[in-house]
Amino acid sequence: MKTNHTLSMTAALLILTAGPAARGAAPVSITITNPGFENPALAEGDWTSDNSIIGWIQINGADIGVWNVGPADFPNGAAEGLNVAYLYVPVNGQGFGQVLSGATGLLQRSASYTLTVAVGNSASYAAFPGYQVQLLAGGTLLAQDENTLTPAEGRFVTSTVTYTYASAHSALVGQPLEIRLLSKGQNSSEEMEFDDVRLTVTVMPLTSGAVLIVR
Ligand SMILES: [Ca+2]
Ligand SMILES: [Ca+2]
Repeated sequence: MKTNHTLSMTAALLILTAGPAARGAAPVSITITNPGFENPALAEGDWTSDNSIIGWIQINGADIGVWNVGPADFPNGAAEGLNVAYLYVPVNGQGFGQVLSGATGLLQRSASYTLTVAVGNSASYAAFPGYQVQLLAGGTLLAQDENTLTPAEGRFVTSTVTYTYASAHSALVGQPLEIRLLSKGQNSSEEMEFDDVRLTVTVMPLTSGAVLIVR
């Protein structure tokens, strides 16, 4: 009996030691179609002009497209790859979005989400229209960054939106997540850009300590 007890305590210590590491589960990337707007490939300086972006949905009639930016607008190039998405002279609420699919694209309980997007301010347009980066599930807004950053002319900044599941949203569990990238439409006759959209999920497992009670 004494030996068994000692073994149990050793096992308990090992499990407790493993607990925090288990709770610190690595974020998992959620698949986004055309997340860096590299489709289609374009020559430097070229852009698409049919008000569509592959994988994304136009919102509120925005003038949108994909653009392989040159140094006059972005001296350091795109935030990721060669292309960015542009919003030309947007009004408030115009932009584009994507409803996610697949198992990881559905809102989960006990999960936290981190959405990051590069927000750009093209230098050939003198000012900046402002932006909203939003994370939704089932059409309901979960969290957003409403224009808290202002990129300098010719630069990108990274907007970060975090959301941790809250029971107030229990009815949305299993609903598809959605990303919306919008403009505030400030300073008329301006243009702005987005690039490098990333979304990760971290699912928090039950603590290993629960096993000790059973043993
Ligand atoms: Ca890109
Ligand atoms: Ca500008």
